[in-house]
Amino acid sequence: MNLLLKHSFFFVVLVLFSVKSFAQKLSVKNQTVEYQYNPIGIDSSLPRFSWALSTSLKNTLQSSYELRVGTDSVKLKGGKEIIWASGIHQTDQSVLVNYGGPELQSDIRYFWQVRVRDNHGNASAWSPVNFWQMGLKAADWTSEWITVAGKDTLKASPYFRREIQISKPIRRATAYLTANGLYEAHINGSRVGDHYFAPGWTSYKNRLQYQAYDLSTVLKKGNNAIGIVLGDGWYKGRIGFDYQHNYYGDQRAFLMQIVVEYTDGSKETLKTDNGWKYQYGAILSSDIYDGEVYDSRKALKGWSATDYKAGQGWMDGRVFKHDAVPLLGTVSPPVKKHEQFKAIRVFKTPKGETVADFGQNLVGWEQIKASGAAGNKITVSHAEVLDKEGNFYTKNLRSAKSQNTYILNGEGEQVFEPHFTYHGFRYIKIEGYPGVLEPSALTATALYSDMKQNGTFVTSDTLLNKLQRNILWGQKGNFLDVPTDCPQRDERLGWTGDAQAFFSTAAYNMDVAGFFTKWLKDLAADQYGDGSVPHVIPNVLGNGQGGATGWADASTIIPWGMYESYGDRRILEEQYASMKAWEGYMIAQSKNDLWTTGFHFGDWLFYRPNDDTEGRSAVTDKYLIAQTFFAHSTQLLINTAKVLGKKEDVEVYTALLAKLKSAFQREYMTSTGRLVSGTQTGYVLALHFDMLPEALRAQAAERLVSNVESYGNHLTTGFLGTPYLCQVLSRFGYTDVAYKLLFQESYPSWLYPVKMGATTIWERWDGIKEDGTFQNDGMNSFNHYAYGAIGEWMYNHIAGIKLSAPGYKQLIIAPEPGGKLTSARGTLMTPYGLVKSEWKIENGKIILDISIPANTRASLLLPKAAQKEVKENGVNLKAEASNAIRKDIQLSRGSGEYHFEYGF
Ligand code: RAM
Repeated sequence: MNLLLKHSFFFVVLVLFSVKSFAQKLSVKNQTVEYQYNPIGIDSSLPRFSWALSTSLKNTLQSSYELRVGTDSVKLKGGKEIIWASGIHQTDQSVLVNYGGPELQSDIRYFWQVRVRDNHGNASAWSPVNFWQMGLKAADWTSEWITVAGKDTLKASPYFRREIQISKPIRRATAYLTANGLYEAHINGSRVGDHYFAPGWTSYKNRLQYQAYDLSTVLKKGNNAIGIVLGDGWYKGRIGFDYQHNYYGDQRAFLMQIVVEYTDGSKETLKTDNGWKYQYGAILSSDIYDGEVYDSRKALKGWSATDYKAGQGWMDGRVFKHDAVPLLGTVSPPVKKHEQFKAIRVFKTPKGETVADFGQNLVGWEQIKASGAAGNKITVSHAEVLDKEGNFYTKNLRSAKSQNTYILNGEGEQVFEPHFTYHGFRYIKIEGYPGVLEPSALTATALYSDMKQNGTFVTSDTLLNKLQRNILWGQKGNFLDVPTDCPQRDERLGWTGDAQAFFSTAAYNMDVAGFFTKWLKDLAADQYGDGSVPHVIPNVLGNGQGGATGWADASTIIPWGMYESYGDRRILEEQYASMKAWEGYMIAQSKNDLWTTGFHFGDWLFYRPNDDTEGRSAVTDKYLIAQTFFAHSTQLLINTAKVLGKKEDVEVYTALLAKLKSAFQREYMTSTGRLVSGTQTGYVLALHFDMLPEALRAQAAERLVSNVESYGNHLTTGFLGTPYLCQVLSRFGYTDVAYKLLFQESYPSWLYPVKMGATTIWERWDGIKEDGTFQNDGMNSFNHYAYGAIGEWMYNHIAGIKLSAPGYKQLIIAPEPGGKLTSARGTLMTPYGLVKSEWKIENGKIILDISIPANTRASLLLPKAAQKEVKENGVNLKAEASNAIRKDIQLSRGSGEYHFEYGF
């Protein structure tokens, strides 16, 4: 070969090579470890990796993956110093893949990359380097707990400070921190991290989470000042209905350990020990229900900076003997600040109160700007709604004061916000404001667990879109570290029934994987010895408060839902004992396979007309309900046992389930299939949980429909029937009836509150009556997500996005246009990537746009498309199969974007 030829040969090879790599377009995205992006403080010894495939090619499936892990990112990139190489795994698994290398060491940051191949023969490059950092194990904790001198009896928040010396330049430093109560940490004059309400609420006697903060750029060589402020929080503050204090303990305290790695490679652990000073400052009291009193004249200015002199008044902190409790890394997303709202108006109520409206019922707190004389006192009260006359209404907060008091220091403009309290509010009442209060002086900030919004749902109908928005805000407001029933009154508890009812909708709207992973661990921790599950988790109601049907079943329904939504098998392994214990409790309560004992809430808050002379109250026998949930939990336990390969359990519970169903039929059903409680909830539960013989299901669905019609197309369901009402109607071919219920605007219905101006979901169907008066003050929350459970139906029937294999590895897109809708669009970020289902009806045609993520397959049901001329991406489609009832065409498709059009 002469030189020229040789050159052009290389040139051609080069061009071919670059064209090929350009055309490959297979890459990896959305890399996470334990559901988190570059997390620090992981304490699972077997963390799991997830990624998604990014490609422009259709029908893409992963054919293999390869992972590698190292402790130096630069070297890893160069393929050096790898501590674990997975080797090539011929599999399409790309979600929650177990780490399989040598034992992971505390406080070490591990870097990882993945590369994949697909079924078209493409190979991705190594992904960008991501990391996770291990937390501390129990044995690594050598720090001492620190508290105030003597008994912690003051309401005021103690401010602790200490200085530490760093002798050498730092490469990386991490603080591990937790507390009894709530803490806020400061270093060298600035707040550490953006977490609020840390360490979060767990079953404190059994499990306490610590948080990890990266201090690499915060700590400096030389002198550093550390400050910690403590608040009462759930630990010591008011909790529950009866002015209960000190539920978990009466001594606020904190524990901190800082691990520093120097640039010379050496490591040092700085521990909390004697040597902390503390003083009381501006926070005079702070309580979750009651609010905060902040006297800025008492602020310890610069207290956490190095040049502060902790002189007079500063006392010695002391080491505190803490009960042994497992310290655990945080698996749930921290509470953070989110949306901010400007006051849309400031006005005087008929009573003369000065009130500001933020336009949205939200959970968090206000910021208020003010300047005035030292000692001026501003009081801010919180309310969700105004009463009929337009006055500030707080009776539904019951005994929760929910009030912040700010005292000015007279030194010019100040901006106030509280620290260890939160409020559910749309309106604030301001008293004592010095000068003229302009709306621009007021902001409201929403605080909630930092979950990604995974789903969106929009239609052609404004009211329905508002309903979706209200559902989402109900979720934001009540997902503040634990799933609460309500965020405003003296309750705010992790009611299990509400959480299970709303779970599926929650998982469509947001990434709730970490959030519920944590809560389920608390559920198991607080479960009673006999398997009964407390009504609220964490349990603060004491002994014996549990075992209610539809509430305690959160123990089976949510783990199974997590497995379905995220493909998380480990959750099932970890919760299995808890699930089985709950099943065992029900078995022990039942006689002749019937469960007819004990206290139950039943179909909580079902429709009940006043002065019910006609007997139209929708009362469903509580034990009928108990039998259906007993069967449902049994079914979920069977499903779980199958996934986990527990054959014996599958057999035992399958035999039991058959008996539970026949007992149900004997006790609650006539021979013609009528139920003793002929309510919507009665039929809905019997049908949804397959309690009836096959041959009698269609007639039961007809009875359900005629019941709905007998109420003029109104629902009458409470907390337990509502989530499944439209699901059951659709399953039995009555999507038209489901739409009538959904678009019903008069009480009781989902849109009635929307028409009444709701910006969140109400606890009661008639929280505000048509004449403007209220339901019972004592139980009238305007931010209660349970009835928002209709959201699931909106995603999985209107937009038609459903899973058919765990984690959406396989899915069904089956939109069902109906009602007055002319368009709808649902999107969902699944573990594999974005699913989209969008349809619109225009000029006698329906247009569908569908996206299916790589590494999944979908079954598409084109609504009413049989015998229609369907165009797929502009080309005439040959039908593969059609569905007789719905007249849909069914297609099987791999990943990609699809566009369909046909006459409609
Ligand atoms: C109420 C709560 C909750 C419900 C229980 C039974 O106090 O608000 O929503 O689950 O009662």
